[in-house]
Amino acid sequence: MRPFLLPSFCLSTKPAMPMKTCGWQLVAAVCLPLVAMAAGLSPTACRANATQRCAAPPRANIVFILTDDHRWDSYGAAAKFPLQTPHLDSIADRGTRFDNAFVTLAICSPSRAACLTGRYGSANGVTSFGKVSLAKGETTFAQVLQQAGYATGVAGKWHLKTTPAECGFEFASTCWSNGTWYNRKFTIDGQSKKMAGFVDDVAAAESLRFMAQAVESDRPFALWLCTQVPHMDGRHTWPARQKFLDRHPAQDIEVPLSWDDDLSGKPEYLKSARNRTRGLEYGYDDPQKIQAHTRDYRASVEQMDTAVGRVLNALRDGDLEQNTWIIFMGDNGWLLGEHGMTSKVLPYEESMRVPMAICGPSTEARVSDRLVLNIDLTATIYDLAGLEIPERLHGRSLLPLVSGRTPADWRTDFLYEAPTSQLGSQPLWAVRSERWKLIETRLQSHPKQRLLELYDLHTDAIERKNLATDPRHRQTVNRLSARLREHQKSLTSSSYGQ
Ligand SMILES: [Ca+2]
Repeated sequence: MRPFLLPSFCLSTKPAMPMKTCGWQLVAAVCLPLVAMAAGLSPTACRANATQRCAAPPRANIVFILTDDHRWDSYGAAAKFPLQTPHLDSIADRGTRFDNAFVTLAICSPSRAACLTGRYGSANGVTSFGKVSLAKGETTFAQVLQQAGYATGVAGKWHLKTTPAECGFEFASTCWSNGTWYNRKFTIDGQSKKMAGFVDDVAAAESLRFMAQAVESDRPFALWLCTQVPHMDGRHTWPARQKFLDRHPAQDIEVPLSWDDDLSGKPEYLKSARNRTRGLEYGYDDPQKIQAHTRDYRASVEQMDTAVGRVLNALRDGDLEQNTWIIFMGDNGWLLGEHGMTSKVLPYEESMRVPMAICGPSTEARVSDRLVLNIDLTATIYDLAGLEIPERLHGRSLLPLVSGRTPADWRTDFLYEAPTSQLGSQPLWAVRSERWKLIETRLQSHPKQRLLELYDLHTDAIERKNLATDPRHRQTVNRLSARLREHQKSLTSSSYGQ
């Protein structure tokens, strides 16, 4: 399954590559001398020469694009409404689109820690957001790839106390947490700089600079491109440019079916939880306010997509695409008026479900409905790099699914955990199967009391009717409660640092 292709510069007969972007010029400046090395050789001769020069097949490059607060349904390939994201779509079009992808905790720092380590937050030490550190002894994919000879780089948002360098990134051009979308302060090569323009364009340009350096060093590269958008800016707005806003007339936008949910049957605390009260502050008891926010959000996704496109175009134009795997995922979703709520953390679909797609050399277009997780991407990256997948990882490689083979023992449910209060949530855990979702909340004030929610996603996809107290579903509640305990026990039995 590993794509051991000769680098295109060994095989290309094209005299030069187009200079489409400023960033590309950096890549081209590095690549052209390499092309010149093959000048004067026929493709056949070049292949023979390459066989000698490249005795060991080169390892594939890896580009991992992590978008921020990006709902699963909000890119063109998956959307059921008009949304122009041609660049993110191109990943799905060339590879596998995962329609049932989830995060193990829907908030920035924990999701990033889970991606880095391939392990649940209760194991890797990050279950809250902000200046939190990975637990001692945790290992990141960047550390492992760096040790394996990869050039490792991160560009864009960073939201862990553990630094990029400590996580194994030799190249880091990052902005901290959330803030303004324009003229944002970045830390680049250790220096603080205010960078003109759109924050994700800066991250894209820095990605190109990293790739150019990696090509120059003749090493495979692993890039983690973390966009800031469509996360709200520091003022809690989505200040997309007008041309993107104009594509989405607010009055044409559908309002979520559950926008007027009175939360009856759900845990009482939710009525005063931040997700709900902030939603009311945004005016979510008025459908027009939800439409306006949804317009802003979708316009922001499109603006972010153009930035991502700068990186994808550079890969294509530089003939690097032939030896590069591209992974795309959102770090968590976002409630846009569902249940009258905003934000994330809560284990409702719009919050915990994310967009995901993977493509690589020779992959075929397909759609997978299997349950896949953010922690699977770490194992997938190990697999792509030809490295052994450590047993301590909680996820598993997605490459069999990408190649159209579903292992017989693929998961049929998974654990979601938010064990500490985050953005007004209460400690909660959930089991999400292909059909059912059981949520167990334990209020900080009454930790021994279990508040249960059960939703039948086949008949109630909008999670409006809590069936947990319905005697007809007692067996389902008991079965999923037992699964929850099994998952929790499994996590606590895994030890650090193995
Ligand atoms: Ca996020």
